[in-house]
Amino acid sequence: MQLNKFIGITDLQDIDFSFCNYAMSKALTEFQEHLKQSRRIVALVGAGLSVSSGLPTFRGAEGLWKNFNMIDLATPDAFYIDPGLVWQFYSWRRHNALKAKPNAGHHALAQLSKVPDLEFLTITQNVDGLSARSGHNKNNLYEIHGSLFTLKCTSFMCNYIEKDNMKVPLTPALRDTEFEYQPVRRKRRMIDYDSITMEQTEELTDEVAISPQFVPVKELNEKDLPQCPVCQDGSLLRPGVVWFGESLPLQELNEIDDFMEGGPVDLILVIGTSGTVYPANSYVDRVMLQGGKAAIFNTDIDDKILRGEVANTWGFKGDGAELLPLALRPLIEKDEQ
Ligand code: BV8
Repeated sequence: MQLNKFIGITDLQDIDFSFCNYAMSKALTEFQEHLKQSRRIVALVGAGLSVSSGLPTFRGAEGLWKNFNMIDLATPDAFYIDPGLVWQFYSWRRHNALKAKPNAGHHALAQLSKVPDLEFLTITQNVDGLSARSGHNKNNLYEIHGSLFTLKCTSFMCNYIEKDNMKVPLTPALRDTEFEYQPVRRKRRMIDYDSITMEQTEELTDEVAISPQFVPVKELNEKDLPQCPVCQDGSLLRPGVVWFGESLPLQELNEIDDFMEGGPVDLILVIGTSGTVYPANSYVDRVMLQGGKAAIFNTDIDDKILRGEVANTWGFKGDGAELLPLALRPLIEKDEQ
């Protein structure tokens, strides 16, 4: 059946997923058969899963904050050199993460985390807290890079740590760093049925992203930044995230290792990640070396994978928030019944 090359769709519910299945049916059918047979599954999550919740990725065009590359700010050196700058960056991210809501992709993983008799865990690289807020079983959710809502004392002599601190701004001086991150809204979605991908051509609205990128960064004194409530010498608090060059939380890594070594993992879901950060990216190879298969959910996937030319690897091109509920339906729908 020759479908029109492009069919303008105003919203997802207008899409008849049977058409999408037509376009991706071989990969989707094969994947879902394997999914139903799988007893041990791992999900590796990256910033792409939170895009539909309105949060920027690190490497996409939005990977900048006031023209600073986010990656350059996520380091101990950046904090040591200019804690005020780094705290303004994290204050902006805390504000936007709190404004964001978990999307259907987060909820699909949360449902999967509760399927009886399935050994499952989510390893998220994201620090936005959206997986935790989606109702995901907390016992099998690993935020391996920490959380924006954890605060830690910087003093070597103090082990103060505070979790789930949702206060924004943390200090008066950090007020008005929380400008809105407004992704340019989609006006229409175009689906190209002839290819096997679910392309989303976004027509830019005439509104542009509202973010005063050019508002100068404020010069803040350390005394105006979050301070440890325990230390007498007024040590600075820092965001409870893992910066580049810092080691990941050992206990979590050990628990993940125990899971990986507790038997072969049948399937790893690789969702919205560029796979560039170590050691998170090493889990995919670990599963595949054990004989497991990988399913990639990403807006940017190598054509060879999409054509089924890479062994034991499926690729589903599109928004993870839209694809995951569809792909995981055999397990999460069954569980709902
Ligand atoms: C460590 C918390 C050792 C902070 C983060 C040279 C080579 C190899 C490795 C290294 C090297 N030099 C240094 C290293 C190690 C380094 C590293 O990997 N560097 C990279 C940059 C090369 N790793 C570390 O430093 C780690 N620690 O190794 O410790 C050690 C041991 C003992 C003692 C001391 C040290 C620590 C790494 C943790 C860093 N912290 N986050 C914060 O968030 O502020 S990492 C941060 O960036 C995120 O957490 C995430 O992990 C990463 C971004 O990656 P993604 O999530 O994949 O996001 P990205 O933007 O890259 O991609 C988005 C994807 O989504 C894209 O593919 C896009 O196509 C897709 N997408 C977009 N929209 C959608 C979508 N997909 C689906 N749907 C959509 N709608």
